Amino acid sequence: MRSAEESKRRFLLGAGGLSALLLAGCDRLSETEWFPKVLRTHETLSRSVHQLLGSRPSMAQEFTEADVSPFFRSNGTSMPEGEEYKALARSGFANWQLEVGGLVEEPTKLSLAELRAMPRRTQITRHDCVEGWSAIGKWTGVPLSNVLALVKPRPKARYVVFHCADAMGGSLTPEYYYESIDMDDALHPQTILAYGLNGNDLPIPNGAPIRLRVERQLGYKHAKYVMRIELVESFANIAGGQGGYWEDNGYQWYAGI
Ligand SMILES: Nc1nc2c(c(=O)[nH]1)N[C@H]1C(S)=C(S)[C@@H](COP(=O)(O)O)O[C@H]1N2
Ligand SMILES: [Mo]
Repeated sequence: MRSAEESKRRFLLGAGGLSALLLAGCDRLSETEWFPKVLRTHETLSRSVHQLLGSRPSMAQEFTEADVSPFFRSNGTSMPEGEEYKALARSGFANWQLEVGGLVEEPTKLSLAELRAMPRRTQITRHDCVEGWSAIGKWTGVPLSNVLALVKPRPKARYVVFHCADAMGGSLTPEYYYESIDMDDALHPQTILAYGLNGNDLPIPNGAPIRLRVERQLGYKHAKYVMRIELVESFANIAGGQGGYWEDNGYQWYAGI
Protein backbone atom coordinates (compact mmCIF):
# COMPACT_ATOMS: atom_id res chain seq x y z
CA MET A 1 0.00 0.00 0.00
CA ARG A 2 1.09 3.54 -0.67
CA SER A 3 2.11 5.59 2.34
CA ALA A 4 -0.05 8.56 3.18
CA GLU A 5 2.88 10.83 2.38
CA GLU A 6 3.30 9.27 -1.07
CA SER A 7 -0.44 9.54 -1.74
CA LYS A 8 -0.42 13.16 -0.76
CA ARG A 9 2.62 13.91 -2.92
CA ARG A 10 0.95 12.30 -5.92
CA PHE A 11 -2.22 14.18 -5.26
CA LEU A 12 -0.44 17.50 -4.98
CA LEU A 13 1.34 16.83 -8.24
CA GLY A 14 -1.92 16.15 -10.02
CA ALA A 15 -4.14 18.72 -8.37
CA GLY A 16 -4.92 22.23 -9.49
CA GLY A 17 -3.04 25.06 -7.80
CA LEU A 18 -5.74 25.95 -5.33
CA SER A 19 -6.32 22.45 -4.01
CA ALA A 20 -2.56 22.05 -3.74
CA LEU A 21 -2.33 25.24 -1.75
CA LEU A 22 -5.14 24.19 0.55
CA LEU A 23 -3.78 20.72 1.11
CA ALA A 24 -0.28 21.97 1.75
CA GLY A 25 -1.57 23.09 5.11
CA CYS A 26 -3.24 19.75 5.82
CA ASP A 27 -0.34 17.67 7.07
CA ARG A 28 -2.28 16.47 10.05
CA LEU A 29 -5.08 15.20 7.83
CA SER A 30 -2.68 12.88 6.09
CA GLU A 31 -2.04 11.09 9.36
CA THR A 32 -5.66 10.13 9.86
CA GLU A 33 -6.99 6.76 8.79
CA TRP A 34 -9.48 7.94 6.23
CA PHE A 35 -7.29 10.31 4.28
CA PRO A 36 -5.41 7.81 2.10
CA LYS A 37 -8.72 6.10 1.28
CA VAL A 38 -10.21 9.36 0.13
CA LEU A 39 -7.11 10.03 -1.92
CA ARG A 40 -7.82 7.00 -4.03
CA THR A 41 -10.73 8.93 -5.50
CA HIS A 42 -8.67 11.98 -6.42
CA GLU A 43 -11.36 13.47 -8.53
CA THR A 44 -13.99 13.32 -5.81
CA LEU A 45 -11.67 14.98 -3.33
CA SER A 46 -10.56 17.67 -5.72
CA ARG A 47 -14.13 18.43 -6.61
CA SER A 48 -15.46 18.41 -3.08
CA VAL A 49 -12.62 20.68 -1.92
CA HIS A 50 -13.68 23.13 -4.59
CA GLN A 51 -17.36 22.78 -3.74
CA LEU A 52 -16.92 22.90 0.02
CA LEU A 53 -15.07 26.17 -0.07
CA GLY A 54 -17.13 27.55 -2.92
CA SER A 55 -13.78 27.92 -4.61
CA ARG A 56 -14.73 27.50 -8.22
CA PRO A 57 -14.27 31.18 -8.95
CA SER A 58 -17.26 32.80 -10.59
CA MET A 59 -15.21 34.29 -13.44
CA ALA A 60 -11.69 33.72 -14.68
CA GLN A 61 -9.54 36.84 -14.80
CA GLU A 62 -9.67 38.81 -18.05
CA PHE A 63 -6.82 40.95 -19.35
CA THR A 64 -6.33 43.88 -21.74
CA GLU A 65 -5.03 44.02 -25.32
CA ALA A 66 -1.68 45.21 -23.94
CA ASP A 67 -1.29 41.92 -22.04
CA VAL A 68 -1.74 39.65 -25.09
CA SER A 69 1.32 37.42 -25.66
CA PRO A 70 3.10 38.23 -28.95
CA PHE A 71 2.97 34.56 -29.89
CA PHE A 72 0.56 31.91 -28.68
CA ARG A 73 2.50 28.67 -28.84
CA SER A 74 1.00 25.33 -29.77
CA ASN A 75 1.13 22.33 -27.50
CA GLY A 76 0.24 18.68 -28.04
CA THR A 77 -1.07 18.11 -31.55
CA SER A 78 -0.21 20.91 -33.98
CA MET A 79 -1.59 19.24 -37.12
CA PRO A 80 -3.95 16.27 -36.91
CA GLU A 81 -2.91 13.38 -39.10
CA GLY A 82 -5.55 11.67 -41.20
CA GLU A 83 -6.89 12.45 -44.63
CA GLU A 84 -10.33 13.55 -43.47
CA TYR A 85 -9.00 16.44 -41.42
CA LYS A 86 -6.44 17.41 -44.04
CA ALA A 87 -9.14 17.56 -46.72
CA LEU A 88 -11.30 19.76 -44.48
CA ALA A 89 -8.34 22.04 -43.80
CA ARG A 90 -7.61 22.37 -47.53
CA SER A 91 -11.15 23.64 -48.09
CA GLY A 92 -10.72 26.23 -45.33
CA PHE A 93 -13.18 24.11 -43.32
CA ALA A 94 -16.00 25.07 -45.70
CA ASN A 95 -17.22 21.45 -45.60
CA TRP A 96 -16.63 20.94 -41.88
CA GLN A 97 -19.63 20.43 -39.64
CA LEU A 98 -19.84 20.22 -35.87
CA GLU A 99 -22.07 17.38 -34.78
CA VAL A 100 -24.00 17.96 -31.55
CA GLY A 101 -25.88 15.00 -30.12
CA GLY A 102 -26.27 12.51 -27.31
CA LEU A 103 -28.79 13.31 -24.58
CA VAL A 104 -30.48 16.19 -26.42
CA GLU A 105 -33.97 16.74 -27.84
CA GLU A 106 -32.75 18.08 -31.15
CA PRO A 107 -29.41 16.77 -32.38
CA THR A 108 -27.95 18.93 -35.09
CA LYS A 109 -24.96 19.71 -37.32
CA LEU A 110 -23.54 23.22 -37.53
CA SER A 111 -21.22 24.61 -40.16
CA LEU A 112 -18.49 27.11 -39.31
CA ALA A 113 -20.55 29.83 -41.02
CA GLU A 114 -23.54 28.95 -38.83
CA LEU A 115 -21.43 29.08 -35.67
CA ARG A 116 -20.01 32.45 -36.72
CA ALA A 117 -23.56 33.78 -37.24
CA MET A 118 -24.51 32.94 -33.65
CA PRO A 119 -24.00 35.27 -30.65
CA ARG A 120 -20.28 35.73 -29.99
CA ARG A 121 -18.02 36.55 -27.08
CA THR A 122 -14.45 37.84 -27.09
CA GLN A 123 -12.28 37.39 -24.01
CA ILE A 124 -8.60 37.93 -23.19
CA THR A 125 -7.51 35.20 -20.82
CA ARG A 126 -4.43 33.39 -19.61
CA HIS A 127 -3.89 29.78 -20.60
CA ASP A 128 -1.97 27.70 -18.07
CA CYS A 129 -0.45 24.40 -19.16
CA VAL A 130 0.60 21.84 -16.55
CA GLU A 131 3.89 21.53 -18.40
CA GLY A 132 4.85 24.90 -16.95
CA TRP A 133 4.06 27.62 -19.45
CA SER A 134 1.34 30.25 -19.75
CA ALA A 135 0.21 32.57 -22.52
CA ILE A 136 -2.42 35.29 -22.82
CA GLY A 137 -4.66 35.20 -25.87
CA LYS A 138 -7.73 36.98 -27.20
CA TRP A 139 -10.34 34.38 -28.05
CA THR A 140 -13.55 34.86 -30.03
CA GLY A 141 -16.26 32.27 -30.28
CA VAL A 142 -19.82 31.23 -29.62
CA PRO A 143 -20.76 30.62 -25.99
CA LEU A 144 -21.37 26.90 -25.54
CA SER A 145 -24.60 27.80 -23.70
CA ASN A 146 -26.02 29.12 -26.99
CA VAL A 147 -25.23 25.88 -28.79
CA LEU A 148 -26.77 23.86 -25.97
CA ALA A 149 -29.92 25.99 -26.00
CA LEU A 150 -30.28 25.08 -29.67
CA VAL A 151 -30.15 21.32 -29.12
CA LYS A 152 -32.09 21.29 -25.81
CA PRO A 153 -30.27 19.01 -23.35
CA ARG A 154 -32.40 16.28 -21.78
CA PRO A 155 -32.71 16.38 -17.98
CA LYS A 156 -30.39 13.37 -17.66
CA ALA A 157 -27.47 15.11 -19.38
CA ARG A 158 -24.73 15.81 -16.82
CA TYR A 159 -21.56 16.19 -18.90
CA VAL A 160 -20.56 17.60 -22.26
CA VAL A 161 -17.95 15.55 -24.10
CA PHE A 162 -15.75 16.99 -26.87
CA HIS A 163 -14.48 14.51 -29.46
CA CYS A 164 -11.44 15.72 -31.39
CA ALA A 165 -9.95 15.01 -34.82
CA ASP A 166 -6.46 14.09 -33.62
CA ALA A 167 -5.42 10.55 -32.79
CA MET A 168 -2.71 10.38 -30.16
CA GLY A 169 0.38 8.36 -31.08
CA GLY A 170 1.86 5.25 -29.61
CA SER A 171 -0.82 2.60 -29.95
CA LEU A 172 -2.16 0.34 -32.68
CA THR A 173 -5.78 1.34 -32.20
CA PRO A 174 -6.02 5.12 -32.45
CA GLU A 175 -7.06 6.91 -29.26
CA TYR A 176 -8.61 10.19 -30.17
CA TYR A 177 -8.13 13.22 -27.96
CA TYR A 178 -11.30 13.99 -26.04
CA GLU A 179 -12.36 16.00 -23.03
CA SER A 180 -15.42 16.56 -20.86
CA ILE A 181 -16.87 19.23 -18.57
CA ASP A 182 -19.93 19.35 -16.33
CA MET A 183 -23.01 21.52 -16.87
CA ASP A 184 -21.72 24.17 -14.46
CA ASP A 185 -18.76 24.85 -16.75
CA ALA A 186 -20.75 24.16 -19.94
CA LEU A 187 -23.21 26.96 -19.17
CA HIS A 188 -20.57 29.36 -17.81
CA PRO A 189 -20.43 32.65 -19.76
CA GLN A 190 -16.68 32.31 -20.47
CA THR A 191 -17.02 28.79 -21.88
CA ILE A 192 -16.88 29.29 -25.64
CA LEU A 193 -16.25 27.35 -28.82
CA ALA A 194 -13.50 29.59 -30.16
CA TYR A 195 -12.96 30.10 -33.90
CA GLY A 196 -10.78 33.21 -33.54
CA LEU A 197 -7.45 33.98 -31.87
CA ASN A 198 -6.04 37.51 -31.56
CA GLY A 199 -8.40 38.84 -34.23
CA ASN A 200 -7.61 36.18 -36.85
CA ASP A 201 -9.10 32.83 -37.75
CA LEU A 202 -8.01 30.19 -35.24
CA PRO A 203 -4.74 28.76 -36.63
CA ILE A 204 -4.46 25.01 -37.17
CA PRO A 205 -1.74 24.62 -34.50
CA ASN A 206 -4.19 26.08 -31.96
CA GLY A 207 -7.14 23.85 -32.92
CA ALA A 208 -8.88 25.04 -36.12
CA PRO A 209 -11.67 25.23 -36.94
CA ILE A 210 -12.86 25.34 -33.30
CA ARG A 211 -11.43 24.67 -29.89
CA LEU A 212 -12.97 24.80 -26.44
CA ARG A 213 -12.10 27.57 -24.00
CA VAL A 214 -13.04 26.64 -20.44
CA GLU A 215 -11.25 29.41 -18.61
CA ARG A 216 -11.40 28.23 -15.01
CA GLN A 217 -9.46 25.08 -15.84
CA LEU A 218 -5.99 24.07 -16.99
CA GLY A 219 -4.79 23.83 -20.60
CA TYR A 220 -5.46 20.18 -21.31
CA LYS A 221 -9.22 20.70 -20.77
CA HIS A 222 -9.30 23.12 -23.75
CA ALA A 223 -10.01 20.56 -26.48
CA LYS A 224 -8.73 21.55 -29.94
CA TYR A 225 -10.01 20.27 -33.34
CA VAL A 226 -13.50 19.59 -31.92
CA MET A 227 -15.53 17.51 -34.39
CA ARG A 228 -18.41 16.25 -32.27
CA ILE A 229 -20.07 17.25 -29.02
CA GLU A 230 -21.92 14.61 -27.06
CA LEU A 231 -24.09 15.12 -23.98
CA VAL A 232 -23.95 12.19 -21.60
CA GLU A 233 -25.07 11.10 -18.17
CA SER A 234 -21.71 9.46 -17.45
CA PHE A 235 -18.39 9.14 -19.26
CA ALA A 236 -17.68 5.70 -17.79
CA ASN A 237 -18.13 4.00 -21.18
CA ILE A 238 -16.09 6.45 -23.25
CA ALA A 239 -12.49 5.40 -24.02
CA GLY A 240 -10.67 4.82 -20.70
CA GLY A 241 -13.68 6.01 -18.70
CA GLN A 242 -11.97 8.93 -16.92
CA GLY A 243 -13.50 11.74 -18.98
CA GLY A 244 -10.54 12.74 -21.13
CA TYR A 245 -7.44 11.58 -22.96
CA TRP A 246 -5.07 12.89 -20.30
CA GLU A 247 -7.43 11.86 -17.51
CA ASP A 248 -7.22 8.29 -18.87
CA ASN A 249 -3.47 8.74 -18.40
CA GLY A 250 -3.70 9.85 -14.77
CA TYR A 251 -4.49 13.56 -14.85
CA GLN A 252 -7.24 15.14 -12.73
CA TRP A 253 -10.69 15.39 -14.29
CA TYR A 254 -11.46 18.69 -12.57
CA ALA A 255 -8.40 20.78 -13.37
CA GLY A 256 -9.35 23.98 -11.52
CA ILE A 257 -6.83 26.82 -11.63
N1 LIG B 1 -7.30 17.88 -29.59
C1 LIG B 1 -6.34 18.28 -28.75
N2 LIG B 1 -6.63 19.22 -27.84
C2 LIG B 1 -5.68 19.64 -26.98
C3 LIG B 1 -4.37 19.09 -26.98
C4 LIG B 1 -4.09 18.10 -27.96
O1 LIG B 1 -2.96 17.57 -28.07
N3 LIG B 1 -5.09 17.72 -28.83
N4 LIG B 1 -3.44 19.53 -26.06
C5 LIG B 1 -3.96 20.20 -24.85
C6 LIG B 1 -2.95 20.87 -24.05
S1 LIG B 1 -2.03 19.92 -22.98
C7 LIG B 1 -2.83 22.22 -24.04
S2 LIG B 1 -1.77 23.03 -23.01
C8 LIG B 1 -3.57 23.05 -25.01
C9 LIG B 1 -2.59 23.78 -25.90
O2 LIG B 1 -3.26 24.68 -26.71
P1 LIG B 1 -2.43 25.44 -27.84
O3 LIG B 1 -1.92 24.41 -28.79
O4 LIG B 1 -3.38 26.41 -28.44
O5 LIG B 1 -1.29 26.13 -27.12
O6 LIG B 1 -4.45 22.31 -25.82
C10 LIG B 1 -5.05 21.19 -25.20
N5 LIG B 1 -6.02 20.62 -26.10
MO1 LIG C 1 -1.07 21.42 -21.52
